[in-house]
Amino acid sequence: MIDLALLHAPSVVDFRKRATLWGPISDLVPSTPVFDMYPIGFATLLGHLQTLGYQARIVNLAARMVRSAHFDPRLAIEALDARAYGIDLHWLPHAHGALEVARLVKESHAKAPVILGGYSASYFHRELITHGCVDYVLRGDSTETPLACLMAHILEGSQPEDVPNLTWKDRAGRIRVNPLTWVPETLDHLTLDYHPVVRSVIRDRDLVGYAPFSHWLEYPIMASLSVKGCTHRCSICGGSAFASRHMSGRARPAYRSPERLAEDVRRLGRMSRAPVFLLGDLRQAGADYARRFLNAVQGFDGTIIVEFFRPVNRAFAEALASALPNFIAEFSPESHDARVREASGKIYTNAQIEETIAACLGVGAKRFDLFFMIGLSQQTPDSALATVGYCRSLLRRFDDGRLIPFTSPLAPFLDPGSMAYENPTRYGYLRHAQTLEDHRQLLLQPTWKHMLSYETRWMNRDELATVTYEAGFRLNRLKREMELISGARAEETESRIQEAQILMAELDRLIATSSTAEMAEALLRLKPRIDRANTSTVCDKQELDVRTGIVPFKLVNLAKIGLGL
Ligand code: B12
Ligand code: SF4
Repeated sequence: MIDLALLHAPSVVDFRKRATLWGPISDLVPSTPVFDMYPIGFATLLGHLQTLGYQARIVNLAARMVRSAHFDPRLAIEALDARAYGIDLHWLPHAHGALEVARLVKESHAKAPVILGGYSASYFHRELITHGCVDYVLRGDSTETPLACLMAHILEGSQPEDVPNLTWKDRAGRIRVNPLTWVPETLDHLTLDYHPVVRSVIRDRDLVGYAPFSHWLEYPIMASLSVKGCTHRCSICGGSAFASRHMSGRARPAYRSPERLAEDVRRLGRMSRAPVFLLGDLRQAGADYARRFLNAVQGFDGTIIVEFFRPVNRAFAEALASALPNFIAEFSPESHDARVREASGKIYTNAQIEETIAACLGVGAKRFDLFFMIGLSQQTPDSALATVGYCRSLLRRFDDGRLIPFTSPLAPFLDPGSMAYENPTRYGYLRHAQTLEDHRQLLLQPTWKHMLSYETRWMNRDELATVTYEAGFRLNRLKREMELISGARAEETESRIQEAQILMAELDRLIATSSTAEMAEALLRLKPRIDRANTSTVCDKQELDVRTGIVPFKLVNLAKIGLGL
């Protein structure tokens, strides 16, 4: 028997039986629309518990379900034998799946406690703990130490009065909310090298169960975490300085020291040829932090993806390129329209956006991914579509194929804890969901448009969907015209967008005219068409993938880690 099994659920547990037009909700992340990626924290929780001598493992139920139609999560859970089960409810789109998996655990292992954690669990902890299938909720953005403390209580059979950040039910069934006092000031106590995961994969002989997301085995990507929390206050972000303070009790970000971060990157480079995604803007902790990191990582020649939360100047781009010659840049100005951008909390000019692109491409960035969003405060349909016009002007100027613009909707939900969520009127949002249960119900709607938890003063749900498809359509044609994608790929995306629009109209008509039973029957009839239209709706996900060569992993080094050498 192991001590803890960490389980990752799909967003909706019976997604394979349902006909849901998921639309573009996951177009810009490596996951499928059921968000089969688990939080990076699973690796640090596993590492921390193993260091203390606990036996733990990860099972990515979502990835296994995506990869095999025959994989039965109920049977897989039944086959597990653990003293406790942990489930992430980090991203709110897991509101349905996480609770259903908790129920399945209780059906097979009635006596084993179920622990939930993550941003959304932290936000909705009081509601979550009222569910019979949830025994504990660990709040905050750093739960390694509190979880170890809770595990000690579970193994001893004692009451977890002293476990920081814990919401729980005592033996009399009373709800207890322990203070949120575990808020580490740095990330240096964490093991971020994935060695425990590699060893566990070998021990449990279950590569797919540990895969961070379903198509990771074909397109692996590794992540290094520089920071928890953020210095910025973007209005729609549930991880902003504002949200972190309220949800995780965090007054300032916690950083990984620059030298350790560089060592994390190098270790990942020794394990695989996959690109390393460096999470967090290196300049957040100040110029000195960035300088120390770049010194320490100097000469790393693997592909590394760096993100910028604000514009970059030529001097920083040069320093970056000299330390990391194979860097890819990611930048999310959200809109080309200064008024909209400012309302979302990003205060800089279009000239600065262009300087950033010019600086990075000028010093040899391998690629520059530029992200825009639909569903923002102050954003009208015309403004959202004009963003594509702006992309045209950028692509004319930066025309060597390295600049790749993307657009996607803010979907399916407004982030809980964000300024826009907490104060919707001020930002022009109309919220359709208040409780966790409201969000859970939204996930069962037949289309992503009906799932949206918000509308704005400038666009209702219908407009948000129409404008998203139209912007996707125009951007796809633009990419074809500028030869960023092949004709065949552009045609495929275009026909998927058109089919999705037809299906949306058909489903709208059915919702307006059918009874529940008729609707269920019609949905099943449409399922094959809906499933075909579901991946890569407004752009081809593969545009984000980084090719790694035939053998992405360094097998000898992995074997050494597995053997503890
Ligand atoms: C990095 C990041 C990503 C990476 C994820 C990398 C990864 N595998 O974790 C990428 C780019 C892939 C991503 C994708 C998405 N993201 Co994101 N992401 C972030 C970002 C910038 C940092 C997150 C972070 O610091 N994580 C580190 C810390 C906080 O978490 P952690 O170590 O993984 O986990 C700890 C705790 O959360 C907790 N915990 C987590 N799970 C569990 C489980 C148990 C049992 C326990 C006990 C504890 C526990 O303990 C862990 C260890 O200390 C935040 C913004 C921010 N500044 O916070 C947004 C953020 C978390 N993302 C968000 C969203 C909405 C998404 C998407 C749904 C967007 C979309 N529609 O595509 C997808 C979902 C992806 C999926 N599951 O498939 C929202 C979440 C709002 C909400 N509450 O739902 C945020 C807040 C802001 C935003 N809008 O981007 N994201
Ligand atoms: S969107 Fe990015 S920069 Fe803005 S608050 Fe969130 S994590 Fe920070």
